[in-house]
Amino acid sequence: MELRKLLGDRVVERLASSQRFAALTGAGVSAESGVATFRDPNGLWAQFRPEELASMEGFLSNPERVWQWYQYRRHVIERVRPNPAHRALAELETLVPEMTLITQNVDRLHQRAGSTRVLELHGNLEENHCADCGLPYCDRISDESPPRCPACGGLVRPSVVWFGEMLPADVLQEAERTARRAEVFLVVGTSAEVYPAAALPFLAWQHGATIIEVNPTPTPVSAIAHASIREKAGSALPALVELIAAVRTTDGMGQTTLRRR
Ligand code: BV8
Ligand code: ZN
Repeated sequence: MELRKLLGDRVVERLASSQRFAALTGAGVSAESGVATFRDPNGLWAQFRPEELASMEGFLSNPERVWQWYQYRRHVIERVRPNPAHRALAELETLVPEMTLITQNVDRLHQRAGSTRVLELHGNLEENHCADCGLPYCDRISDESPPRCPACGGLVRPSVVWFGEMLPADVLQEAERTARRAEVFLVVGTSAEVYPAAALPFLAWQHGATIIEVNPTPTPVSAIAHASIREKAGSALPALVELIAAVRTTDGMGQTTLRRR
């Protein structure tokens, strides 16, 4: 079905006239770059339980295994490139007055695609720090086992947020503020199972945002979505951003008006 028809006039009107856009992305937005998701049938969690690998308990009980898993993921990320979904979200920044990207992903593909306003809820795969004293670790690392902190001898860990760990308070606060203020809130490639990230679309909805979901399969967000695009992000997002560009014409006063066909 044609995108404009699928979205409906009300949603298209909102895309044409809104000033404040936001997006929450998950592993699905990087899937077409060749990065495995977590909960899809062949996803990362298919072979392991999340708590075993993405938790402090899992790390302390088997530091080498967890370290090697993250080294494997880092090497995957080194070899992949942003896909058209990442690029479309970066382009959206140039089309609307305010665009904030809130991501659960740790692969930094949004930044590599050119997005400049990115809130990383779950940290990133590029950095490491000492699990004991928190000192950032920027020295050489091996694939086999975690290095030791030069200051206190503690184990060095990836700077991602594990299960049972608080999200960076300033980032979460900014993400919640963004969700409350958003007029259009895209939810792209996330199973919306992990909290507190998954609460953000509901917060935006409670504050009157138009929710557009991009995911081949339904999620808990589908119940509140004003439109659900059941397609892969790599094709759906370029089409959505193209539509936004087409319907937003700004007259001399910078006012956006809905351009009739
Ligand atoms: C917290 C680490 C407060 C980095 C991740 C018991 C004890 C403690 C906490 C809890 C508990 N029970 C519940 C909780 C809360 C817990 C939680 O929510 N658990 C869930 C599973 C029930 N949350 C936490 O622990 C959070 N912290 O609550 O702190 C606290 C503190 C102490 C004590 C109590 C509370 C921390 C959450 C962060 C965890 N870290 N990762 C890393 O290794 O990557 S979570 C992990 O899941 C990833 O970060 C990932 O980003 C995140 C969400 O997954 P998705 O991104 O959605 O990916 P998924 O595979 O699930 O879905 C992909 C989707 O894409 C699918 O819908 C698919 O259809 C779609 N898709 C596929 N292909 C495409 C596509 N879409 C579009 N296009 C495509 N081509
Ligand atoms: Zn230390």
